[in-house]
Amino acid sequence: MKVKQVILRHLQMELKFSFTTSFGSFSTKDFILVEAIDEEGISGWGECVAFHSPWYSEETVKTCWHMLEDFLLPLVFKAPIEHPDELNQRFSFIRKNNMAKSAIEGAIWDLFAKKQNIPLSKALGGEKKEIEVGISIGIQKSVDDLLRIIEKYVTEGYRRIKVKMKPGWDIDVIREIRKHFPDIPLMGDANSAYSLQDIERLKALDEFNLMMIEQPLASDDIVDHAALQAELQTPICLDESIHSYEDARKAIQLGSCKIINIKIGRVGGLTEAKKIHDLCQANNIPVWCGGMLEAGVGRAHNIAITTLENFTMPGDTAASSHYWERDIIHPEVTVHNGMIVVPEGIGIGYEVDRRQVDAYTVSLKEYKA
Ligand code: OSB
Ligand code: MG
Repeated sequence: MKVKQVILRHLQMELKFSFTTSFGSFSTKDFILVEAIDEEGISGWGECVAFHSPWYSEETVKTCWHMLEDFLLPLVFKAPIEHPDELNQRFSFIRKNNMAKSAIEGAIWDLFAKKQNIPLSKALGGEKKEIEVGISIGIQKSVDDLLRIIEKYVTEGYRRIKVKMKPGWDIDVIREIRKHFPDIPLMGDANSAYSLQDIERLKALDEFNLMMIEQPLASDDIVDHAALQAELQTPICLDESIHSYEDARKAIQLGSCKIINIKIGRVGGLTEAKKIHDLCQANNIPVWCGGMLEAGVGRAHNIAITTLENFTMPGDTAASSHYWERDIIHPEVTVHNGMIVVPEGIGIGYEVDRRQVDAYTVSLKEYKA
């Protein structure tokens, strides 16, 4: 494969809802869409999951654009690529900047699968024909609002409900949820809102039979998570703390978690995501695919990786229509009875809707080999 041209587009899309986590709220999604074109004129698509501001990780739309333009694209143009796995090595002298790396790597995986004439899921080694999904619900104005929203998604068939939590929006809220929905698969995501000093508060959640608590402690701390896990019955799932295979290996060794949320962008791409998946499988650590409020291209990549065997728990990949008035792919991602049917078309398996892409594009730049 020879990548001859890459087009970076900055897109801006309005979410249907304001999404509130322990860090704050946002309702406009800014992101970079990557189109990589080879010598035959075939396009591969990648989506950069970095947000406009660095609340979830240190990367932003601007840092990713800079990394892509000044470092990553020149490496992609430099030499032909036999297999996308090579990029992991080619990019390895650049520290971190995983979301930037993943955006172009994802586009090249799509291109690779298209040139092989197979779906991306198959190119990754995935076998599932459909995947099970849940939904992530932000912090709401009132518990009544939250209960109404949960009711709606349970009725729609989502396979597990995740609620964002923080000190003060935790024990009482979860108790109330359990009163109304005693048996639904339920979990909380704290996005690092707690410290070890809150251990009694977190232990109090053990009585509610949560599937897991996601990322209760600091985003760079697997030591305190190990101490916490030793005291908790509820499994800890790490999200922000896991940036690589090495992070996952150490977290497993320390006992910092019992479950891992894999986000392709956070770990630097599909190749690394696969490696983490395999490591977790060998260590009996179930994984699931997290979400970054992706548009259709990122959503398609999430669906493809979730077809791997050890993605045994429902992920955060909800339907396009949950987030967007109109997504950038055709058909949009739909969920029936909490399941997404894995597309059988080649590459990401969805057509990128160029008219919609144009409508959401605020700026674009072309780069040539
Ligand atoms: O912590 O998993 C998270 C969204 C943005 C950033 C971080 C997270 C989330 C979600 C929503 O929980 C996942 C989604 O619906 O895409
Ligand atoms: Mg999370």
